[in-house]
Amino acid sequence: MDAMPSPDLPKPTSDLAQAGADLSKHGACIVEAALDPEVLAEVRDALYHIADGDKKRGWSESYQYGADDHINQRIWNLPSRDAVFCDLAEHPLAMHFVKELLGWPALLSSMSANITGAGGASMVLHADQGYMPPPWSRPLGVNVAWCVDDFTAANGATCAVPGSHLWNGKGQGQHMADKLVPIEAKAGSIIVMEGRLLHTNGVNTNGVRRAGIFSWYTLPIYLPQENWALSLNPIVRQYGSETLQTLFGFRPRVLGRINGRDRI
Ligand SMILES: O=C(O)CCC(=O)C(=O)O
Repeated sequence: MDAMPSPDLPKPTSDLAQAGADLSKHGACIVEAALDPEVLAEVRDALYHIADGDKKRGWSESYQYGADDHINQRIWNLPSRDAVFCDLAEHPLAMHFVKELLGWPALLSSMSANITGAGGASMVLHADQGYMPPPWSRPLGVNVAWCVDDFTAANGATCAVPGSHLWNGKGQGQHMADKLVPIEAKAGSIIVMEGRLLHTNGVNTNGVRRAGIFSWYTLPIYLPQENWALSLNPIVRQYGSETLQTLFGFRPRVLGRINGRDRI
């Protein structure tokens, strides 16, 4: 399919300056061809292998932001499931947006996949930084969403309320079907949403599975959504790069230190 961005949302671009301007104006941007086809294929194979295995074993945990997981499938803690997701977590493009919006160091708060399926529902309309205290004069986090499949209106593309990043937290939990715009993008793109943007997943009406990987980064003053100290696969802790160690909170500057030091 050809991506058909709504006039209210930015067009896909590979120009990072344009992407930055789109983020300021709309609260989101789309960077096309962010992944090489070979890497995309590796990510897709790994994710669907895990998804099908988890389904078979009944390994699942739904999301508090809405009962979307009876049909839609959420897979948590991706960096522990396959090293290819660690590559995405510290991908230079992701780091570009994290540093632009949040500075450095920053934390990876969570990295999960959401796979929509026919009959699955939308999540509650939310801003990812909804649990952070207002006033929201700036983004306190940024979500870098990797499109593993084409995102289309019919298969449940993420839907957002363009410009809602300037509403200071208003509108969460409300129904705004008239304001929601699907963010259509090709597989291999990233959709970057700053933390204040209202969004949800669309309803999948065509039964074509749509996988997105949502990497949520925050300022290093917020408790991560995933408790990495307990849930991270030790091999990642052992061999992961310094960037990963920082993102998981194992190289703290001020908060989270160990007897005053940044490591044991
Ligand atoms: O699956 C989607 O399109 C949206 C996911 C989402 O909003 C989230 O993980 O916060």
